[in-house]
Amino acid sequence: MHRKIIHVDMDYFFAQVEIRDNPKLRGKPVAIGGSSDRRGVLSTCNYEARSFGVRSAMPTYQALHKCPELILLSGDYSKYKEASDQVLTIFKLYTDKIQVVSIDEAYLDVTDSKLFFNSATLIANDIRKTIKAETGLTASAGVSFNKMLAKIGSEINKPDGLCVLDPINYKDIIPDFKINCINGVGKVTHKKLIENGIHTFADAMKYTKLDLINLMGSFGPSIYDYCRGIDAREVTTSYERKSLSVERTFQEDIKEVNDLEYRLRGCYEEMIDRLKKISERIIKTIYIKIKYSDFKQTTIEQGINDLDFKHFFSLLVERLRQREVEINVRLIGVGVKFHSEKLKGQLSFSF
Ligand code: TTP
Ligand code: MG
Repeated sequence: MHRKIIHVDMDYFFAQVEIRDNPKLRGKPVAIGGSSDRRGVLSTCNYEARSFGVRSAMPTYQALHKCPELILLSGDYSKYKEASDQVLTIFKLYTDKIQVVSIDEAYLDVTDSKLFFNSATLIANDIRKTIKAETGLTASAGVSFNKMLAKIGSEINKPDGLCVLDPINYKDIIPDFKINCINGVGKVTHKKLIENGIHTFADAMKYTKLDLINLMGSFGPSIYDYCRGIDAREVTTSYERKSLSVERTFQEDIKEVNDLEYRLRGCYEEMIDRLKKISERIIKTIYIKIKYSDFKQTTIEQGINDLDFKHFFSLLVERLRQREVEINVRLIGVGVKFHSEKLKGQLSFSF
């Protein structure tokens, strides 16, 4: 039995809220954020601005170069949060299984819904209609039998669109998807995939699971599944922090163990500070992460909740000893993973 997952993502969210509240802006290129000095970057922009090549996270000066008539607004986060809360209240009319991913994005699992004869497509359209009626804002939605395909679906007919990837049509549609549609394929991963001729899902399908593991490490099996439309991840209802980590990338790669110990201690101290703020959680394991100068990455984990620095350091020493050649390190990090249940009263660790 297939699951029924809906991914909803608001269109040009911050900009849309501003335009709703000031209709004179309608039809004009509008962007949020970023002072016009060289350091500012945009949060987002509407589709009129996008037609000039303006994008989220683009430096403001560059955006103004592409679109001199761009209207820049400073943004009002509390207003966006209010709209976001209103949208969440609407989602709750349809299901309790809601995973909020960001201020403008959520997954809903409507597998067991009795609404609309259990049609996820009709539910998704009704959600979009209700959002529009109650907030004045448009949202796009993707409907599918897993999270990855639902998310990709929500992008396909944006803005103000719906796309259904069902267990029959998805096979014809996904081979052409760009490999960076996959959540988690960032710039570095994308570059590496492209260097190996993997531009699309169809390209990735030519690789065996072992090939992908050799190429991408622990992300390999996920890529193998995703490019076949397979994704078993659940819609996890309430947000719960599963881990906490602190890492640093060095300006110059490091080889000396003493130097690495010093940097590791810096990460460790910051992690301890941050842990003090969320001390109600029980620590399950500790780990360290190392990325070498050739971008290969490794983590080493130990099932203890004793947070003495010496444990983190010995994990580092152990892993460095396993290096076949004296390869430099470009990033180091420390982290802890939590048990899912919360701790009442006492602290789970001592400092
Ligand atoms: P997105 O959903 O990524 O973008 P969007 O809603 O503006 O546009 P789209 O129609 O493509 O969905 O992000 C939601 C909001 O998060 C966005 O309106 C502003 C904020 N944001 C940033 O502040 N910085 C960023 O780099 C991005 C990508 C988003
Ligand atoms: Mg959005």
